[in-house]
Amino acid sequence: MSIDQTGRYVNFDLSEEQLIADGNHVLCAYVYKPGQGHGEVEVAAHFAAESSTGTNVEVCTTDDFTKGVDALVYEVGDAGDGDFLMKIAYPVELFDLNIIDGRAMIASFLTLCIGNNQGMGDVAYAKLHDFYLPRRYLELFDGPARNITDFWRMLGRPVVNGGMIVGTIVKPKLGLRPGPFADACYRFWLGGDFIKNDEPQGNQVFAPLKQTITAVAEAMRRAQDETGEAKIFSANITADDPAEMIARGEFILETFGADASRVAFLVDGYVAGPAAVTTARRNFPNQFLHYHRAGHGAVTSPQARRGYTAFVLSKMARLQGASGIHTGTMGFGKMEGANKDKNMAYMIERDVADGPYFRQQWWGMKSTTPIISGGMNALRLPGFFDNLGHSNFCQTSGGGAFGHLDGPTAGALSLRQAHEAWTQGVDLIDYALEHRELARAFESFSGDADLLYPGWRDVLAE
Ligand code: CAP
Ligand code: MG
Repeated sequence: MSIDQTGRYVNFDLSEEQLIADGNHVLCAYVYKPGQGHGEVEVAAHFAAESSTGTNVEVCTTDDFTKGVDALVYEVGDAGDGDFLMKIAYPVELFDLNIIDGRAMIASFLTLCIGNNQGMGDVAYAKLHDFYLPRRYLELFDGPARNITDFWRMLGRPVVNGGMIVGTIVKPKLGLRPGPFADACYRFWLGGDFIKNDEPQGNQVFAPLKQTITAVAEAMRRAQDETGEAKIFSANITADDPAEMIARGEFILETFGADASRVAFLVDGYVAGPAAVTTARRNFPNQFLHYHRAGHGAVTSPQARRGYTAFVLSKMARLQGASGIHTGTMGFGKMEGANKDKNMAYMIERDVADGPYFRQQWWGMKSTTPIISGGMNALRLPGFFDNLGHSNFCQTSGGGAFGHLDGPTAGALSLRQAHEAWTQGVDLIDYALEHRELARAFESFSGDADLLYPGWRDVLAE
């Protein structure tokens, strides 16, 4: 049975406004449920203790300084459906800083704010829904070195509102040998801008990285020569060992040679973690750092009552220095998501944005670019653009390109044409009358076409 820690770790007199003004605390908002037989304030106190300076009993070594850095519960309220909301203020001093350069690390934020507190006996569950960083702590994170602005510059686009990067993921997800892989890239690049490895593609025995990358670099050169346009490849360098990641990155840059600036590095940031993301961020600061979040659904899904939300994941990714992170398709694609997820995009791309519980200033930290992917195709894009309100993101359609009846070049062009139609305010069907690849996207994804554009067959069917 744990002791009553409310006297030490709860202070409802604390004002959030004052905490933010003072700038000395990380603030966290959790939705939680106390364990059977436990009160919500008692559990919140224990949660704060376990997340900072305490344990389930008093210890003889605690002194006054220790108590001065206690995490403090300053709000407990009703979150609906039998759940509660608690807000906890963590003194910035609690967080671990690098000995090499005094900078901050997400690992420490995770260990404290979403660490042991995830498995406590008197907490049924608790999930982090939002957090606030004060300026003095936020500025110790690396933040992004590159973002979509660098892609627009490479592609000769306006570096403000340069619009959608037309991208794909090489499909099938696995099973292509180097030759067919590079051919798929070449064919998409004849119409598109950007190609990424799918998240598991790397150095499989049937597609050794060194052979595949060599063939892809050649394909990029041919596509650039043929189109007269710059092309971009996002290469997966994810690995458990930072030495492997660095070896992959160095080989890839050397192999792309004169085109090396057009290589982004893909890191499966959820499965490989902050150390992998930071290995890429700090060893290859000139490359766009592409954060793929495969696996995140285990904790971020609305079905999961523990862990943290996709919103929190995206905010942590910007702090780690992700140039872009997948922010989902907000109800328009195949993965879990809803229209309101657009707030996730706003939080990583703006200098001030509102989360579910906290307004966050970024004080000039470079923005992280939303990467929109998952079951998308030309037909689904206009609704997505309308919901988000802009098209300044990197979009990758795998099935939406390689599932086009006329192949990936046509698939790429259909995606580009859908973007053109939207930016020009032209109805998609009307635009398709003048653009064959878009028209054929209706045939290619006829199920979507029937749902989204019911009258399309009368106008476009051949
Ligand atoms: C999309 C994708 C992406 C998911 C990731 C896939 O392929 O390559 O990894 O979109 O989800 O493997 O499914 P398709 P999220 O375009 O063929 O669907 O972007 O939500 O992290
Ligand atoms: Mg994928």
